[in-house]
Amino acid sequence: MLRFMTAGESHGPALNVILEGIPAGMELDFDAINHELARRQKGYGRGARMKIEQDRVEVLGGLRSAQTTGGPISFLIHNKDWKNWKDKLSPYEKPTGASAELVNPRPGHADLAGALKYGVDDFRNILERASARETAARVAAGAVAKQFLRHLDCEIRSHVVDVGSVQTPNDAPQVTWEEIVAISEDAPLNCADAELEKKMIEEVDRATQERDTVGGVIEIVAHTPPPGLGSYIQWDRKLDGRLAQAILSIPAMKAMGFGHGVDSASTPGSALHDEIFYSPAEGLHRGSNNAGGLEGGVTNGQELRIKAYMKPLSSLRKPLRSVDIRTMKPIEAARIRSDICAVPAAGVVGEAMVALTLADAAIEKFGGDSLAETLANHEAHLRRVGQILTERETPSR
Ligand code: EPS
Repeated sequence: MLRFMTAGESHGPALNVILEGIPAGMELDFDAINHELARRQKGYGRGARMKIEQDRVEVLGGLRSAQTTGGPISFLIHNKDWKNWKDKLSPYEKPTGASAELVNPRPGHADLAGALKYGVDDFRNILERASARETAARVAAGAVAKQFLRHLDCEIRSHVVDVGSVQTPNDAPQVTWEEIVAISEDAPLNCADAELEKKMIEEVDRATQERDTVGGVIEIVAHTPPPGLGSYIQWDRKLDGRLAQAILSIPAMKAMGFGHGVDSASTPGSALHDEIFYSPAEGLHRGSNNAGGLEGGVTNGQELRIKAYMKPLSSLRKPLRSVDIRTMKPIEAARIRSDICAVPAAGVVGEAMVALTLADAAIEKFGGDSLAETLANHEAHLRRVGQILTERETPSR
């Protein structure tokens, strides 16, 4: 229904994204798109590259007078760093000066697996495309999906839960939606707890000193998707499965969970499942949200809560042991300029991927070639859901 594809290399001329399926007649706010791109560039522990780039979209198609036409939306994001790589990575001709070849793969990166896959003994091409730079293009597409979802009264934000060994205590109360949106955009690590954030900063500083990297955990919250998105009817229509693919496709993501997440496995059923209540004032409601907003692969009207677990980045300033893939002799892994910690940035990318997945499911559910048609169908759906509640209110029925 809604699909997108990206192209471009980390140090190439530009990144490109094509997003198809957004209904016609939706006004686009470009400042909001560029703002999302700027949010992704932030975070304590980002490397020198972010001082070079200032990501902004240039529109190539799908819009007229700032309104969607229904055609594929295409954005270009220029890489400012390209000017430093023009000769080495020219798409047209061999370099005349120094080569950008790399033969010492980084453990944990796509370098070696990619070189084996494509049958090459220089993993430059693999690094260029596997780089998390590509996520800028996803964030641009995700920003459009976010604007679409706003018409359905759904907003998405993330916050940082853990950085390295600095973890939010298990018994800490859940960070509420209001607390998440109240986090200052200047917060260094996008954490709702300022005391914990100080410790996270120390953790990043320690990693920097030790020439190491740190991962972490983010939570992405959608407040509140329309009920009834996704389906239990077939394995590939389950929205939890689709969201899992979206999240785990983000570079360095190793695991994810909904609501109570992996701890669900060790919690008794009686304590885990969210009991159902009804009152005229609140309608159908739950006393908890351990399921994280989905049951049976379908949104249930609760907040969508996803935790995503990011491994530490694999570009280390104190390189790990590796092998020269030409000579097979031991060698240090490539020392590549990178970030020490990119956890808050991954949160922004997570928001984009959740937005794109929810927007896809919403377009599937409500259809519509124009925004007006989609919104009319959405309203009719909400009325039907409301009617179920009213009927239940009448004891004689
Ligand atoms: C990345 C390495 C670094 C990061 C990059 C991801 O880039 P460079 O090698 O140019 O310093 O900054 O992330 C971005 C450029 C970005 O926009 O997020 C990697 O190897 O994945």
